[in-house]
Parts: sequence; structure tokens; C-alpha cells
Amino acid sequence: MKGKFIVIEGLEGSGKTTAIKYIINILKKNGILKLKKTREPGSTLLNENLRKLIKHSIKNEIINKNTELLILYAARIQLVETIIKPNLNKGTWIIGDRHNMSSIAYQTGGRKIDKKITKTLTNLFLKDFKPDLTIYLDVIPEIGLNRIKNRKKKDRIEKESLNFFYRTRKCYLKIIKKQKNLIFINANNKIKHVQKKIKLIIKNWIKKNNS
Ligand code: Z5A
Repeated sequence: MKGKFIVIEGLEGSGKTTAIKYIINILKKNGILKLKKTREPGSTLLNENLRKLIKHSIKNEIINKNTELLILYAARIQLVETIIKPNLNKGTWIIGDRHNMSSIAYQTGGRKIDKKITKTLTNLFLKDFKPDLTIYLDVIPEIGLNRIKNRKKKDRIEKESLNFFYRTRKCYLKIIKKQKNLIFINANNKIKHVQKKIKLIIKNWIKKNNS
């Protein structure tokens, strides 16, 4: 049987990394042992290098927003074609930290790129490939950014204005309405509440979708 592709989406500090660890534990407890974690951009040698370019500019060179977009899609194609699809075909479940929805939210919402461009890239390169389940962790930008404020150094995107993150969240909130197989979680709540909800969702979802 093919594996399932579960993606966690949300702004910085929404708790994606924390949620992924928790989800993996629940899946293991429910007998799903063939699991692989991915992150975007990242998770292949090439992509981890592209990730560095995206997160930290080289000698202050300004990265054009369309260049950024194409780097993100280049990394996504590499990840989907060389890691995600082959593993799903072998029955491994993939737990993804971000996927295509991030580009729509950050690049069309945050960076104000025309959404026709992301639509075209999606149609060209991903076609009908989609996550089996997306969990969107919704957080108010100030709350999310406050959670990560003690990190040593802010990266290029984390240095963006509060308005950038508000535009990104607005776009997330718009696109989730059209997305099938998506669960909305209020991640402004305490970790305990978020985890309780995730546990319930994942357990029910496995029952319905893993037979
Ligand atoms: N990007 C893009 O623009 N377009 C794209 O297509 C893609 C990505 C794919 C990736 O950065 C960057 O790339 C990202 C978007 C852009 N830009 N930024 N900025 P990343 O992967 O390094 O960062 P991130 O994805 O934003 O994750 P993060 O900052 O590490 O946050 P997180 O994983 O969502 O949160 P966390 O690490 O689980 O939690 C942060 C802290 O909050 C930690 O101390 C937790 O214990 C705490 N926490 C978590 N949940 C709670 C609750 N509920 N209450 C209180 N405290 C909590």
C-alpha cells in the first residue's frame, strides 16, 4: 500500500516543528513505522544548499522575489521527484514541514507575486500531486514571532516587516477555504491544547484513511 503525505503549514513560531515530533510519535504508536520527515526548502543535499541561499543572502546581494520563487519551486520539484514520490510508492509515510501552500501564502501574499504565476508553476510541475492531509497551524504573527525571538540570529525572511507576515497569514486564511483535506488548528492556544487536538485528528484520520 502507498504511504500518505501529511503536511504541516503555518507562520514562523506556529509550532510546526513541535507538532511534527508529536505527530510522528502518534503515528508510531498507531503502528505506522515507515516514516520520513521532510522540510521545505530542504531535505536533499541540493535543497539544503538552496535553503541556505534562501535564508541568508550572499554578501547582502538582494534576491529578486521571482528568483526566490523559482528557487523554492526548484527545491520542491527535486524533493517531490527524488524523495517524496519514491518513498510514498514504497509505503513510507512522509511528514512534511511546509509544501506548496507556503509558496502561495509567502510569495503571493507576503511578496505580492501574481497568483497566476504560482498557479502556473503548480500546474506545470506538481500537476495533481497534493498532500493527503494538511494541518494548518494558525497563529497571530506577533505571537508566533515572539516565540522565536530568542533565537540567535534572524534569517532573511524572519527580518521581514510585521505587515509581510500579516499579508502571508491573510493569504493562508483565504486559501485554506478552498483546500480539501485540510484541518485548521488555532495555534495561539497553549501547546497542551494544540497537541490534544492534533492527537484526536490524527487518530481519527488514520482510522478512516489507513485501511
Ligand atoms: N518559505 C517561503 O517563503 N516559501 C516557501 O514556499 C517555503 C518556505 C517552503 C523556512 O524557514 C522559511 O522559508 C520560512 C518560510 C519560507 N520563513 N521564515 N521566516 P524555517 O523552516 O527555518 O522556519 P519556519 O518554517 O518558519 O519554522 P520555525 O520558525 O522554526 O517555527 P515552527 O517550526 O513553526 O515553530 P516551533 O519551532 O515548533 O516552535 C517555536 C517555539 O515556540 C518553540 O520554543 C516551541 O516550544 C514554542 N511553541 C510551539 N507551539 C507553542 C504553543 N502552542 N504555545 C507556546 N509556545 C509554543
